Amino acid sequence: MKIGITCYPTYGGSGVIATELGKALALRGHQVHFISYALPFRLNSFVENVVFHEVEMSSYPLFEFPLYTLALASKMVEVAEFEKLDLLHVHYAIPHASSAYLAKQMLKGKHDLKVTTTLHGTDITLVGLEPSFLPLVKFSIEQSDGATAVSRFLKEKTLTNYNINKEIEVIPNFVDTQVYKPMKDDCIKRRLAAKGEKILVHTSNFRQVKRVTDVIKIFDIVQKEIQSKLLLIGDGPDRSECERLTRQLDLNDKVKFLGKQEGLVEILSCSDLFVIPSQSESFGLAALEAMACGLPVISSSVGGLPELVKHNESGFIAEIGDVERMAKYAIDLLTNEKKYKIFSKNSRDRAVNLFDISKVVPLYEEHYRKIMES
Ligand code: GMT
Repeated sequence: MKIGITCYPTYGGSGVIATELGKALALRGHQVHFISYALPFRLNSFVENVVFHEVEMSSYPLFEFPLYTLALASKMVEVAEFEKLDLLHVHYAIPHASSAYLAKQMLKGKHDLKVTTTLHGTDITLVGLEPSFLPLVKFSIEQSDGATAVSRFLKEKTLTNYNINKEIEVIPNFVDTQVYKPMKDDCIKRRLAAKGEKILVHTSNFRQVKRVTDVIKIFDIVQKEIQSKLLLIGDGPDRSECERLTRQLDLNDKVKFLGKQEGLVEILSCSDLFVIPSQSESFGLAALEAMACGLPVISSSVGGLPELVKHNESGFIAEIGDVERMAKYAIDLLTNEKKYKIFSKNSRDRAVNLFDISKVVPLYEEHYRKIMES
């Protein structure tokens, strides 16, 4: 098939899933055309059957705001016509699904371009619920030929919040468990923590919904009982507040802010526990990547997290904001070697058996086939 993919190209789970999906589809013989304003950051080496089309933005004094939605729709039409695309797969409803609707209408009568939209989370749970956006998001999803959501939670949320009468297929996030795998590297571990110290880790975009300050509060309780370090990976609006809290709790020597990192697998692999106490999380790709590396997860009970983390098997789940309970769970696991090993194996097995790339990409292919036949 000839497939167009539009996503946010910068750091973020939806861009990661869209890019890894496109690369995997290309390896399976499909022709994949990425359409976005910049090269997706995971598209960092040559892949046969993959082409990138940049959406150029022109500026004119009259246009006080960039007209990206329209420029994207124009580029989608151009690529669909020239490359004879069968299908356009847009990731994140706003504004991608709206641009795709426009492109489809512009091609009507000339080219039957099918459109499918994958809902990732904040497009539905935060941004899309903005009163002014709600009708547009509802309309754009309903007008797509197909729609997928990354968890059962997100599907239900979309159907009820938007009163949508449309089939939404659940296709979860995935990870390449051949790449994300345990590879205990003592060299890196020794550089990050002293001998015998445990390592707790968190990766995110440091937005408010991630509650990174809770990660620090949990760690503060844990480090009083267990010699440990906390690694915070990523960057974003809440980082300064997190650094301030770290100083206030006198944890400067124990909490390391590593910023954005390319070598995530190495860092995850030498860590012991992943912490994700989010306020809202439609799936939790970062937790899945950690599980694939053999890390048990301590998480909040929101959104799609309980579909990923099995309580008392591959980690522990607690109410949002209950930092004492999350810390208690962390201490329980880190002080019980036998239990830890079982949880670590369960995490890896769950990632391999349910969420490996080889299991999930065919679900998207099947979804495309259904749309093409509709
Ligand atoms: O907020 C983020 O973490 C980024 C966001 C995105 O769209 O890039 O992530 C969302 O999509 C990911 C991929 O499907 C999911 O794994 C994340 O759970 C989801 N984030 C939230 O729901 C907050």
